[in-house]
Amino acid sequence: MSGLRAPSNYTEEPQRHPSLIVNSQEPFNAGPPRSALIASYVTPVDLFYKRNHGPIPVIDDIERYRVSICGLVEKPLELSMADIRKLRRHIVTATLQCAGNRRTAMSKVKAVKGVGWDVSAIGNAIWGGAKLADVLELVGISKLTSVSPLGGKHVEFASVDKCKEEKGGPYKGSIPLIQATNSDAEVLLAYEMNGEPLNRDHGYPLRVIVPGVIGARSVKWLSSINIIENECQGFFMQRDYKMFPPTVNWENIDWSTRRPQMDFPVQSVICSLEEENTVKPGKVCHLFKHSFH
Ligand SMILES: Nc1nc2c(c(=O)[nH]1)N[C@H]1C(S)=C(S)[C@@H](COP(=O)(O)O)O[C@H]1N2
Ligand SMILES: [Mo]
Repeated sequence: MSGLRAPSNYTEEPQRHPSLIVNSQEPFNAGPPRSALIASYVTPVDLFYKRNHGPIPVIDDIERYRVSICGLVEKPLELSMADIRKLRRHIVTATLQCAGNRRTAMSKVKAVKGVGWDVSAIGNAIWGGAKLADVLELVGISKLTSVSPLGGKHVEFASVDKCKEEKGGPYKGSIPLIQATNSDAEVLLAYEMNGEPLNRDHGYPLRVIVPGVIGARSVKWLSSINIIENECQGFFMQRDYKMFPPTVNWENIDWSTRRPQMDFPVQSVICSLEEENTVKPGKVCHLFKHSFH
């Protein structure tokens, strides 16, 4: 038992900032206005996008919280928050982005499924926590193992939240073991965000942060770390967050032909203007001078 409790309804949700633009109330999915995204280099926690697939888990007693490390390990282990905090604390500035970011605009070209997002399912934060590579050393997995980056073992992260996509089961995802054990990849088990303890929306008490990889793999409210032979078979690895050519549609899709998405294509967006702005005649030049200098 991890000490985390997963409510089956939305009566125990945290308070949220009133200026968030809400795409879905239950589960709570929201992001900041464009202007807030570019107002500071580090996105304030309150305005950082929130991407959930079920009700936010609750910790009744932090002393009872445990994360288990199991699967293909010689000595499975359960760690408390005190155990995690004993490991060296690393600070990593990393941008997190949901792979569903900009779905609303994509839908104008061709209908996509999933909750709509404008451009703000992205944020930049300073994460503090233990390196996953250090945690895995505790169960006898040494750093930089020589497995093939294209296949090989995976490290699966599971939570406790009840997601309808997992038929009421918990959210999960995995990354290759070779990335998890590479200290330079800076995969964190984070307990701090922007110098504060993680809040409930962002994964209290402990979440994964996988820099440079789609947000979906940065599992919040971490309950277990499972070393597995192949990539995780959960919904968000096998039936979502995959990229297909335009010829593929919902009738002819063969999910097994593509690997789960990990990194992102490059993209950009102008945030100094909202989707629609009204300008008075004669003011246009001034506005552009202001925006691009
Ligand atoms: N347990 C759990 N972890 C999760 C999710 C979730 O619904 N449940 N959503 C994922 C997705 S799709 C994204 S984009 C990021 C969002 O993190 P944030 O809400 O802190 O911005 O968390 C990921 N981790
Ligand atoms: Mo996401």
